[in-house]
Amino acid sequence: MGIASSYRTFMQGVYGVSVRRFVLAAAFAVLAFPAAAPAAVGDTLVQVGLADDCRVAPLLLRAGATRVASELGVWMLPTAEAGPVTAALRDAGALLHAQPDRLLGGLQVVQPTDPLVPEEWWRATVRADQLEPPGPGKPVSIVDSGIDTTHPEFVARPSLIVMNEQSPTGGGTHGTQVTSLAGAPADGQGMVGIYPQALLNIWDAAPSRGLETSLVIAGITAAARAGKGVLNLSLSGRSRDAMLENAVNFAVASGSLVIAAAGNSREEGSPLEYPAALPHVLTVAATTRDDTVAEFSSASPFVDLAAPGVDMVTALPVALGGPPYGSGFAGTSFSSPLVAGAAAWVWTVRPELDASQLFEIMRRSSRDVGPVGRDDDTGFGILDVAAALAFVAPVRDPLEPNEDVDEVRPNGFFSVGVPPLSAPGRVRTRVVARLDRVEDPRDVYRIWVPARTQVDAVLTPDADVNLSAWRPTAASVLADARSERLALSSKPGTTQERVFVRNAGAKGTWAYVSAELARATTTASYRMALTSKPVPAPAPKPKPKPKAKKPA
Ligand SMILES: [Ca+2]
Ligand SMILES: [Ca+2]
Ligand SMILES: [Ca+2]
Ligand SMILES: [Ca+2]
Repeated sequence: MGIASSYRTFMQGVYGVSVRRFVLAAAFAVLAFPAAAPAAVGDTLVQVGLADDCRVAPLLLRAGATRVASELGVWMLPTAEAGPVTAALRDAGALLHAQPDRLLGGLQVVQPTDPLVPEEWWRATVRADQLEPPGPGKPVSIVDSGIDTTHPEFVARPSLIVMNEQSPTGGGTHGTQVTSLAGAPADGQGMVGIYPQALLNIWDAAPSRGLETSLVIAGITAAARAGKGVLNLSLSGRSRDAMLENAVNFAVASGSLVIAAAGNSREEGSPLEYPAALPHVLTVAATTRDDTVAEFSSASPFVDLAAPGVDMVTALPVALGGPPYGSGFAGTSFSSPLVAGAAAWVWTVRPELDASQLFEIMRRSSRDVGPVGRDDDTGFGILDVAAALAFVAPVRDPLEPNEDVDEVRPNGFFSVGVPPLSAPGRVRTRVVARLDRVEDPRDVYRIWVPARTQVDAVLTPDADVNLSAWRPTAASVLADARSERLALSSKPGTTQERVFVRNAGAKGTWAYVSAELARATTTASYRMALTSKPVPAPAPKPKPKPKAKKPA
């Protein structure tokens, strides 16, 4: 493929851009460190022996004490009463400890001294400014227009892997900007990214005039091959490109989290753009300083969350002699790398997560704005790094992407296909998984049905889910292929669904089962078990009775 002029990056080039020179920015005040000495709160904590607790409780209660932890015998006492009460407790042989109630110091956050930090208003909005980001861990791969590796933020930055040749002069402004928002280092100069020590994999997909589909595909694939990580795609086209979709699916199947900018076409009625509108893609809208959706940010059911995307300060390529930083930039292109950096941060701190869990955590931990609950402007809300770090992990959603037969059969979209749910020698198995109306509309599993065996699938959902079984020859489970369906189980609500595939033949065969949300359901979890039982061999045809010989 040649140059794809339909592919665009999401920068609002004319949106009030004002380039401010670094020398001016350097005059901003450096953030002061907070005083660290612990202060007394004004009460006294006492701990009494548990065996004595009941005996001395009336004395403590009379003095106005309240229980802090009954399992520990810890009480809180007005300091004015502390002298006589502790003396009485000591006399009674009940006192273990007495001390002032103090303010704990907490973990000191070393604030970056990079002079543009005071202009990075989004750091507080997404609650990253009071947290200590980790060292390098899970990678952030940025498939974009390339970066200026000679820029002061990048020239000596550790953990920066340039995956192909960078030609930032051919439109590399965008890539430099996006990368700086994700991972500009805290080095006392310029700005800081959301995850300053992120391991960055950089891929230039715009060596000359613009983003080339072939290079976007090659970059996504190279990033996925490099290991499980977060992919940032601040780019899109309006037509659904099968090959780009396959590349995204490859990344999802490889265990990476794919993040895409929602698009900047709100004023045109938010036409669908890809990869933002593909299943399993974490789609990021843009918000303003007052937490409302930006006037350009595309709205759709595919939007998962939002992040600041106006009045952005970014690095700019210096290779052409311009200023190293600029401010006033806007676009969902700049919201996406904030989420990508934050997701890699969370994943680095919580390596036990898989990408499907991280996807849910990033969007469901976001801070709800606008209409209560999920909406098409901002998804579940605005990125909240502190909440994401603490958010309880949902169950994993394995064996994705599996929306249709093409993705799970060998030699379909992928050379090997998503692994089968069962296989020769492993016929009985179970899976716990999830469905989502928009992001994960269907789960199709390839199953092995041995010779002369019936395989039963029993699905137990927590919301209304339907279950189907499909012939080995099924090419798709979509509406136009229903003649390939062997069975449909569509009981109401959370009633168990059951289908079976019976193979009376003498050779084993592959078949498919699929789980799909019922019409009114938007999300569900389920468990499904496969069991097997023999199919009796067909009764041999009765031999014709030998004719009774006539008596000679
Ligand atoms: Ca810096
Ligand atoms: Ca999405
Ligand atoms: Ca699923
Ligand atoms: Ca699925």
